[in-house]
Amino acid sequence: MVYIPNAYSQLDQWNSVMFLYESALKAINTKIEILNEEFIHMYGHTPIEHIKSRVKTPDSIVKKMKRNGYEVTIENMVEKLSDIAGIRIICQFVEDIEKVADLIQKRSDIEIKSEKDYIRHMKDSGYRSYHLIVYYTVETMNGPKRIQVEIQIRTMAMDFWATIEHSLQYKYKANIPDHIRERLSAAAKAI
Ligand code: 0O2
Repeated sequence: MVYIPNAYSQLDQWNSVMFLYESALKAINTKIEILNEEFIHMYGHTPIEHIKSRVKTPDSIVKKMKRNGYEVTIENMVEKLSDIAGIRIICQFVEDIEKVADLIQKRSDIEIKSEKDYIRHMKDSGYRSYHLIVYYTVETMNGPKRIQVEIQIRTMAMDFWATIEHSLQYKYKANIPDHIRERLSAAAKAI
């Protein structure tokens, strides 16, 4: 067997970092589920339709790093990319987005780094969503580790639109024809 010390240590480092992102996602996921249950307990209804979470794939991480002109290293990835761990909270109604965002912002166990309100300020593409970049501290055997997580909050209709538009970006290699752009824009306004 060929022993490659450097490659081994990099793989080890990668697995350790990914473990932290996975752990942060699990913890925040549980907190959001509990928040939803508390909402039902207090008001008899739930603002959250469902929650999805994912860790960005290695391929997607490398593409984003290169697109943004960063040297592809694990250190750079942790420092520069804020959406390696992502949670998407899907609400039924637009009003619920603000309620959920507000409740997350008030928590003492989640630190807000930044927010982007594409609900009030729709992107030119028609994209709508509320984004929070947060820090969550994972307690490990080697002490606390502060991890960035992106939380996207949007309605079912906004999520459907974003999924279709994302697929079209791939289909047309980021050059969506004008007539389809117009239809996407009309659909975004209708939503
Ligand atoms: P992917 O493949 O979904 O992960 P940043 O993430 O901060 O470096 P940016 O563009 O300044 O980049 O942040 P922004 O605008 O908050 O976008 C973050 C994520 O929101 C994107 O991640 C997309 O998931 C989503 N998003 C933003 N704009 C659009 C849009 O016009 N259409 C769709 N479908 N999704 C959008 P990534 O890494 O770009 O993409």
